[in-house]
Amino acid sequence: MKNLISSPSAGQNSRRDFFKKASLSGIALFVTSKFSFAARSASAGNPTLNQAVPKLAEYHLTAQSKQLPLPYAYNDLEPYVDARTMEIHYSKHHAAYTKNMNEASATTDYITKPLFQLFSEIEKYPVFLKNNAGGFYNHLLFWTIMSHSTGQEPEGNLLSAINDSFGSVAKFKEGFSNAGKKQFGSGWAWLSVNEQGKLVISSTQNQDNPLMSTTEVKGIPVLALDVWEHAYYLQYQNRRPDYVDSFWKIVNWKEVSRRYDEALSALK
Ligand code: MN3
Repeated sequence: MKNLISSPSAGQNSRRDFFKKASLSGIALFVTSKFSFAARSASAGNPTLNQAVPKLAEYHLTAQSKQLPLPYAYNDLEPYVDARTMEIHYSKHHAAYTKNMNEASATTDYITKPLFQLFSEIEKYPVFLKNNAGGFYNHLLFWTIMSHSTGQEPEGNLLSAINDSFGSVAKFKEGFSNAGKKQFGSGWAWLSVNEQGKLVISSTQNQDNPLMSTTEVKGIPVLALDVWEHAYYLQYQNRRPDYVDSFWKIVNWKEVSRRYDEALSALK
């Protein structure tokens, strides 16, 4: 894990010293731990992951890339996700992130850089690009890991890895569901392969994702769940937990497995 933690700069050391000297009260310790968290989050990318992502098929994506066609019809995920939600989500929300990303990059020097490279040094770019490029990629991934071929379950290498990491598929689903249900406000739940090739569950706010240098839990994402209200509100209103539970009926486990195997070989 040492790659995830940058050496503390002089500034961070003096902040730590200040808080150490200031007080040993619970409040001061809490504040110190928040600063340590900030120091970790600000570390630029992750060398192991940065070497692996160029081997992924999606490395050709840039900030000029376009939406891909949905791999199913708007009404194919019913009754778990309604057609109207899918239509608005794909043709309005995802379309807007894509258009904004394309426009934001059109006159810049990062127009031709791979999206994954931008993510690995995202602190260098405007937040507008982070939000829209994140929105573009996160949805592109999300559409592929759902399917109208309902009732699939994990198999093969991925099944073994889930059992090793979480104890069972049921325990994994509980952990991932909780990440989605407990994410405060808009964001995503993720299953990723980390730099050590291990599966990790996490959540992010806004359109952040585990490939971004500013995200605490980094990895190559293989499964994602959008928990923005626009993803479920028409059908589920405030019942996000019901939406999260329904998601398991439409996961495209074949595609998640493909992404898992691809991530593992990229990390070799
Ligand atoms: Mn969305």
